[in-house]
Amino acid sequence: MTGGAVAAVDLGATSGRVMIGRVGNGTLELETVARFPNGPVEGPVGLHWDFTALYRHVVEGLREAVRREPGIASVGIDSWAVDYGLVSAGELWGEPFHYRDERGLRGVERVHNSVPFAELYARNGLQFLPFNTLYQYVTDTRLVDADAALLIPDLVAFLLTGAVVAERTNASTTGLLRVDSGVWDEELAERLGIPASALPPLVDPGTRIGPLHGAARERVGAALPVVAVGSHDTASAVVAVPMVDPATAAYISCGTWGLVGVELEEPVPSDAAREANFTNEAGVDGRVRFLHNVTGLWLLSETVRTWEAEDGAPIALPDLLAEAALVTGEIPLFDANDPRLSAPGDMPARVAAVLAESGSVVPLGRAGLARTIVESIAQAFADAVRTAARLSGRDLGTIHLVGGGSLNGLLCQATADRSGLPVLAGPVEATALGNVLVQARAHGWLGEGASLATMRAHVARAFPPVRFEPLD
Ligand code: LRH
Repeated sequence: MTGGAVAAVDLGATSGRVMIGRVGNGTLELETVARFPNGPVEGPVGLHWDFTALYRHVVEGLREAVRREPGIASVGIDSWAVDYGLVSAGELWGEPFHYRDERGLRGVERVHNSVPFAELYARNGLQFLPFNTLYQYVTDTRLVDADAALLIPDLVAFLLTGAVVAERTNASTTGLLRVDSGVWDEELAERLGIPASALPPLVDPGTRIGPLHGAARERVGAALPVVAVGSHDTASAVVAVPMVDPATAAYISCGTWGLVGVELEEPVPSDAAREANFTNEAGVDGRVRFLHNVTGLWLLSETVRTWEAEDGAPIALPDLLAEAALVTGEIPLFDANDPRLSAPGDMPARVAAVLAESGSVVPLGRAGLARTIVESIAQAFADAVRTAARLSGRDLGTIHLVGGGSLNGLLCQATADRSGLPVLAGPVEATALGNVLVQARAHGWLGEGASLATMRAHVARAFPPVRFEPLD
C-alpha cells in the first residue's frame, strides 16, 4: 500500500471544517486546518444560509491546507443534504434557503396533490421530511430561469472547478432519484413542473470532478482536483462506521440529526417502511442507507443556545452533562421528533410545553431538563433501531454511534440501556474520515479494489471505538 494526503471539506449545519487527511501503511490521521461556525440566518424572505461566508472559509481553509501540506492530492466535499443554490452565468444566485425555512411545507401539498405520497415513496423510497428538495423546488419561482440547481457540495465543487454535476448519494435526498435504478426520475420531475436544470449529470463517489480553476485556484495556490466523495455527510459517515459485520450492526450518525439505521444491499420501499417513515438513501458503492431521521443534538444545542443568550455567557457542555448524569428519580420523556421542536427558537420553553401537554412533570433545573432531552433522544434512537431490525428482517447485536454525539457518554450509555444492545462509540469525525477514505481509494492508496470492509477495518484500527454495555 502507498499513501498520501488529501483535503476534506466537511460542512455541517452548525459548523464547517477543512481537514487534512493522511493515509498510509496502517495510518489514518486527521488534522483540522480550519473550523468555522454555520447556522440559520433570518432574512427578509425567510431562513437561509450564509453560503458566501461558508465558501470563503472553504477557500481560505484549502489555502492553509496546501500551505501546511503542499503534496495534497485532491479535495473532497460533503455537507448536510437537501439544500441547494441556483447558478446563472457562472455565479451563485442569492443565498441558499435553510431547510428549516417554512417554504418546504408549502410545497408538500402541491407535490402530494399531483403525486400521492404512496406513489412518491414507491418511486423514490425517501422518508417524508417536509424539506426534501422536491418540496422546496416546487415553491421556487427562480428555478426555471437558472442554469443549474446544485446541492451544497455540488455548488462548492462548481464554484471551485466550473463543473456542473450531481453526486449520487446526495442526489438521492432530493426525492427525484429513482430508488430502483438510482437515476433521475425525469417523468416525475416533468409531472411536478421541475425543469431539467434541477437534474445535472450524476456522478458516483470516487469520480474526478475537475481541477480548481479561476479565482479559487489562484487563492488556494494549486490546481488540486476535486474528487467526488459520498457528498451527503451521512453517506460519508456510514463509510467510516467501523462495522465488522453490517448484517448484525445498526449505526447512528449523531450530530444535529441522529440518522439511525442499517446498511442494505437492496432498497426496502415497502408499505411498512413507508408507514414507519424509513428512508432508502443511496450509499457509497451502491449500498442503501436504510434509516430514519431522529432529531438529534439539535434539541440540546438549541436549548444551550437559549440559556447562553439568557446568561450572556457560554455554557460548558461537559459540565452540564456531568450534572445531568447525577439527576435521580423518574426521568420524564417526550417525543424527540415532535415537529414543533424543529424550528430555531426558545427550545427549553417548547420542550416544557410538549412535556406539560402530555401530563409529564417538567424538570425545574437546567440539569434536569438536559437529562430529559438526552434520554428522550436515546429513547427515539432505541425505537428506531428496533424498527430498522423489524423492517429489514435483521437480528441486530450492536449499535455503532459515530459523529459528535459519540463524545456524549450520557447519550451513549442511555442508548445502550434503552435498546438493550452494546453501543460502540466513535469515531467522532466519521464524516471527514469517510470523505478522506473514498479519496484515498480513488488514488489507489488502499490497494486494488479496496472494499467498504477494508476502509472500515482501517478506521477501527486507527480509532478503536469505546464500548458502552447496557445495564441490566
Ligand atoms: C445530516 C443531514 C441528514 C439530512 C439533514 C438535512 O447532517 O445531512 O442526513 O436529513 O442533514
